[in-house]
Amino acid sequence: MGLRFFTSGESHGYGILAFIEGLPSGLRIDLDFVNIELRRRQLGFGRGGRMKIEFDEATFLSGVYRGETVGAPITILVRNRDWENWKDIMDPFCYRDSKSFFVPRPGHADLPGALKYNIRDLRAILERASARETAGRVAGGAIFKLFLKEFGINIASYVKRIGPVEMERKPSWEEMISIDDDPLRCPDREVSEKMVECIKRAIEEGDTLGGVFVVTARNVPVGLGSHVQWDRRLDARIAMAMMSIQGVKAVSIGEILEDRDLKGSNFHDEIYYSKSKGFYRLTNRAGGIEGGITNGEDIVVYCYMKPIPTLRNPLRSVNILTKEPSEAHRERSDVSAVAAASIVGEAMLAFVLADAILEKFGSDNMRDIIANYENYINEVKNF
Ligand code: EPS
Repeated sequence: MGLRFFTSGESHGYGILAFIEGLPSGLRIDLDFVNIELRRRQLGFGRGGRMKIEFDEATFLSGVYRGETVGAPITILVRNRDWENWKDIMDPFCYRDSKSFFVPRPGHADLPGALKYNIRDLRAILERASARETAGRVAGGAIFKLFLKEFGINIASYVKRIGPVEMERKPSWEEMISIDDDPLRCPDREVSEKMVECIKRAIEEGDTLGGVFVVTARNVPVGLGSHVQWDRRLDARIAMAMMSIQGVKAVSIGEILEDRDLKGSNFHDEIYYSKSKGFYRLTNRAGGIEGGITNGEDIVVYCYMKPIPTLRNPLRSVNILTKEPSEAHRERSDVSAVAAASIVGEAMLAFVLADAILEKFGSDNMRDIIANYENYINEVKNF
């Protein structure tokens, strides 16, 4: 069946829920770690007023007993503090329409969602399309990260580009894991300052900015995913998970988009062997995956995020009731959320890797899974 992960909840409803099914028993849950992960997602220069209202915390409603998983479905609630201000409007049986709107924002789910679901009040589409939902993904992602830590696997990320401002050099792992204090999670201070300036200009102009973030997983064993069927290829599974993050429009693994020449002789990572290291590479242009299978190098995923569609200076649109030309709906929103999205990217990569580990090493209890894992690592060393 595999590992299953869902969220539910509306942006201004009572809260966001995360559901996880298929995790083994015996995984210790560190509640502080989960809450720290939730806080990391709330940082970043360019967020709107909402982040001053929210203070995300996880409440476990099921699946954890005396601090450990028991194999049962896990449910986590992250309350929306802003719900207090929306209680009436978000009451499922309220019929007031004070927050209804009818002019869809270009680039948003508003119009296709309304047509698909035959709903004219665009608020009903906005509420679930909102990236507030990613609080649930990060709550679940924290659990998957705790699971991966049992195998020594760690995940980090950084912001590479905001609008036109780009960090071209590749940061070290140490740089990536110590950037949560930076306002944009960019490891190069000078570039980060330029990014901040760029966002300030966008704020003045009533505009928004997209960008690029990079997510890396370290110490991933060789052999996760498979070449034998299209839907088992790990790169495909990672691409889907990352592309599902609100605003992400392209995903690349390794340096395919960085390499202008694309000559095979320059691109591929040559293979070496030593008794102590086993098989290894001196480069990692493949981003840790060959033939849909992890090759033991770091997994490196680039995610490209479009600018947020809610603009203070709105684009042209059409009122869906009157069919008259009209300015698109505007409301409080973020100007750039690339830094927050990078944390969501960590959570989604953690989900895919946790799923792949369970697939390869079993799925009932931590003791058996770790024994299978250690046995396999030993076999690979002696291959
Ligand atoms: C979002 C719009 C803003 C963001 C929100 C995502 O919310 P609001 O409309 O309430 O100001 O703050 O993000 C979050 C609440 C969050 O926790 O990340 C949107 O339209 O996607």
